[in-house]
Amino acid sequence: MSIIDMKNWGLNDRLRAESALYEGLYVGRALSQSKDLYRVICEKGELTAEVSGKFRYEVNTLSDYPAVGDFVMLDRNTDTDGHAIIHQVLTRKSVFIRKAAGTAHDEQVVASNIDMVFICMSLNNDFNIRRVERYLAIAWDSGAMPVIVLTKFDLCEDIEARLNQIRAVALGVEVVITSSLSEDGCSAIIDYIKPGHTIAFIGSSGVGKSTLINRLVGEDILVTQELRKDNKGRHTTTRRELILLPTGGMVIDTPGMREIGVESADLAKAFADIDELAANCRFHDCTHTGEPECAVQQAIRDGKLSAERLANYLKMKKEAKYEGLNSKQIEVEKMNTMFAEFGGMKNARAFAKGKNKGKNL
Ligand SMILES: Nc1nc2c(ncn2[C@@H]2O[C@H](COP(=O)(O)OP(=O)(O)O)[C@@H](O)[C@H]2O)c(=O)[nH]1
Ligand SMILES: [Mg+2]
Ligand SMILES: [Zn+2]
Repeated sequence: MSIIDMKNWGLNDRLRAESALYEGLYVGRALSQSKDLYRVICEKGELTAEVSGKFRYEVNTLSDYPAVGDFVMLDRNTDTDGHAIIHQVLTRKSVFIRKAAGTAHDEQVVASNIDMVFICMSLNNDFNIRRVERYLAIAWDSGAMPVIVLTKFDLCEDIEARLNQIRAVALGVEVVITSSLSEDGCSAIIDYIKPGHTIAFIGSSGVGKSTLINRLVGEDILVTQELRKDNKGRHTTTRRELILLPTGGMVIDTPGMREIGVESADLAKAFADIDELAANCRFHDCTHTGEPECAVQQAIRDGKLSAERLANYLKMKKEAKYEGLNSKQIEVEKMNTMFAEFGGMKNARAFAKGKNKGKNL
């Protein structure tokens, strides 16, 4: 049996050195997860693994559990005599998180060690610049580098106008134009996918993420909208899964942050003014409903913030959908980066106010 070069799967020198600290264990990378079981690739090939009882006993939060993309330390390198046991998760470079369902404060990692995020936006009528902003916030938050991938170029009538819109909200972010219809329509993005690097595709449903990945792979391994209609049942990859490209590098289709990421980013941005004030509250977890030295309440007394706006904010936070979300997740710096062209945080606030004007949130 041939030995797999784990470098191709993203095992760099830093991770290699960290893995060497665990004598007698084997390093692998989690490719997919199904309940408690993980598909893991290691030097001897793919195997099925689960965490050890000790691991389960010692975890503090859900986010300590292995996730797709994690490098893990295993007790064996084949599973011919039972599931391999995961003893350790190596230090993560970046994480995509979501609030775990039904818990107030627990966060779950849905994908880790992503080097680059392709924010996919179609150039046809679905083009929506506000959505680009939200996805950018999520990407910056994750620790991975965002690149904007414009899809369906064949359906676009005025590319310059679109590019100008993008440039206004995404300073310093590279933009790539693609079409899955033409032969070389995705060649531009191949240059961004370096061997050993992991790219996550995010973006609304229908923009062409899976089609693009199928083109990169060279066969239809992901279900796309057409293939779904055919319903021939021959396409199996529907879960979150790391896919190795023949040209080197790995991709993951929508790592699953859509469920919450957008919502939390949205809330933070819509109430950027309150978020900024809250940074000066005495208590880190201040609810702004009567704690001492609350900067938000102080702003209301000073006439800088309307009581109605705080009420709207609190109401929104209370909705089940937002339960437990901390709008501080997207730090002021990131808002500044995003709004740099318009003059930073101050104008982000003006933007948020304008956006909510006349809306009964
Ligand atoms: N015209 C055009 N259609 C595309 C292109 N890429 C994808 N599509 C179509 O857009 C639809 C959604 O594609 P899919 O890959 O399933 O999108 P996903 O939900 O982002 O994964 C399908 O009908 C694709 O055939 C493109 O470059 N040009
Ligand atoms: Mg898809
Ligand atoms: Zn407060």
